[in-house]
Amino acid sequence: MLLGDEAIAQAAIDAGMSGIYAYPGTPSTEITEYVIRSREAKSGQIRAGWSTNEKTAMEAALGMSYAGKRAMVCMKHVGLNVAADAFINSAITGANGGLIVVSADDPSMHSSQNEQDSRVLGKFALIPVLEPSNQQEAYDMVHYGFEMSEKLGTPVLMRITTRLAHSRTGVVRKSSQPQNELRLPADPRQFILLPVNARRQYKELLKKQDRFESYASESGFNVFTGGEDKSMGIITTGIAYNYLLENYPDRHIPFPVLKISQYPLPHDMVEQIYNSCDKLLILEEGYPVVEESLRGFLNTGKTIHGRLDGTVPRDGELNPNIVAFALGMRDTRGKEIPSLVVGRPPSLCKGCPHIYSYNALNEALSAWSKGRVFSDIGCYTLGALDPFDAINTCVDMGASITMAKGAADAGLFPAVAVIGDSTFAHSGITGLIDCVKDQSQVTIMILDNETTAMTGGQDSSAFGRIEDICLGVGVSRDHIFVLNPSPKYHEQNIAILKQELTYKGVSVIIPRRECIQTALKHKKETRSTKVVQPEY
Ligand SMILES: Cc1ncc(C[n+]2csc(CCOP(=O)(O)OP(=O)(O)O)c2C)c(N)n1
Ligand code: SF4
Repeated sequence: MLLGDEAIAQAAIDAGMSGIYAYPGTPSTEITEYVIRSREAKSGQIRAGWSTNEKTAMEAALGMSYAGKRAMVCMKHVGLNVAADAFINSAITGANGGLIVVSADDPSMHSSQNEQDSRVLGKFALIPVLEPSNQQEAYDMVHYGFEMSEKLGTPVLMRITTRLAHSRTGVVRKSSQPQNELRLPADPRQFILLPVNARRQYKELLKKQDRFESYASESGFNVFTGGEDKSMGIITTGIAYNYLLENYPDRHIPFPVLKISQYPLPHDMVEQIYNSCDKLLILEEGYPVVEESLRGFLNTGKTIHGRLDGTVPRDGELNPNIVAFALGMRDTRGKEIPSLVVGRPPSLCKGCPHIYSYNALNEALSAWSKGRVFSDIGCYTLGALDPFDAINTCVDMGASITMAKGAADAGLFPAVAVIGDSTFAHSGITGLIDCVKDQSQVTIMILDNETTAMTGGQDSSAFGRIEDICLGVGVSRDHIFVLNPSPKYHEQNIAILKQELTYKGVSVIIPRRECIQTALKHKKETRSTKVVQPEY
């Protein structure tokens, strides 16, 4: 009984993967966690662990593929933006050992900043995209994806969405395969993207598109099923196929159906359903990718229903009930939630160190007008809510330091950045270098709870090294302070913050106390949970 994420992880182990690289992000995190916990990883046969960010993960996986071994890289959808430079260029270098990039999308934004659809980036990179409709298919597709990647010399993108990642079902495993031997690329120039090589390889990539499409026609993951009622044909993508099936408990769908789980879209199959039905309904999780390509710019062909004409809501994830509405069936929702049940907004845990950082910051800033705190993504983003109301922005990982810098450049003083330790390592360090280079007038709080708490407590790459990193990139030793975010040190912490808020240069304040959730977990472990005394 495996989660979709676990099915992908188990398949990668069974398919002879040599290494997995990832940065945590819901709903992708459990893939790497599963491999880290596996016997194969613990015995050192598989390299498994967290990278500093998605770009470093993508590049390390590409390096393993260069060396002829099978590699997987996992991230949430917005992580693919961070990895995009390496990801798009890996389409041009191509793969040597099998390379699968898993991007987990989060339609309805259960725990994300946007609901972008990774299929668009797969198309942008011009590589094959796999989109499983259930956990078994996810498992099978990893085996298939590695093979296709090696046969066609291309990275393969696997796009999953939240419900598939986080729901569980029985999965039948295949027998295990040995790992590849070390084998460098036959063409020594394959991975050198000098323009002269890149131009040649880009043409190769364009030539491969027809083969990618014939694979999509022939793999068996895309299936056309004829139905007796030709008044409408239905095209589903990924998990939407499950939602369609749920509306037909006897599994008999009267309409012709084209199930798409592999891209590029196979023209022959799409033509077949288009020509055999009066109109089409497109059910896809995420953006109207298939719908837009079928309508074309002028939309002069057959009637096509989907997200663009409002038959299906334009945003948010699908579910069986939305599909039932689109099919003109009855409402299949259960009872309304009674008004007695009230929403519970998320909040910081009782005793969380971030609480005391915000209490001190709010008090230190009370002499100034509001609107000066640029924050980032992590548990501490909850500082936006009552009772703290302490932060004014949260855009993307790392944006706190750089946005504070931009606002300071515009004349906002004091300007404060609030960033977590993992986010600082992920993409805050480069922003700090910019601040040091320009001697920007910013106060940067690196909330060091010694873990990546928001995604479940993974190791943070900067663990134990934050002051050294700040010193190393040029922050003055006199303006780096480590505080203890707890009630006992409240007044001292306010005093330091007030002092540094008036400093006209780069100041770094590091409130350090372990997240209470990981501290509980680590209680019996040997890892140090030292409490650092304030150093003034
Ligand atoms: C590009 C990107 N990758 C991953 C995530 C998922 N994510 C959200 S916050 C976070 C890190 C939080 O760790 P930290 O900055 O240490 O703050 P904490 O939660 O520990 O307070 C991660 C990995 C994301 N939102 N965006
Ligand atoms: S998980 Fe840790 S960092 Fe997040 S709110 Fe709870 S105590 Fe704070």
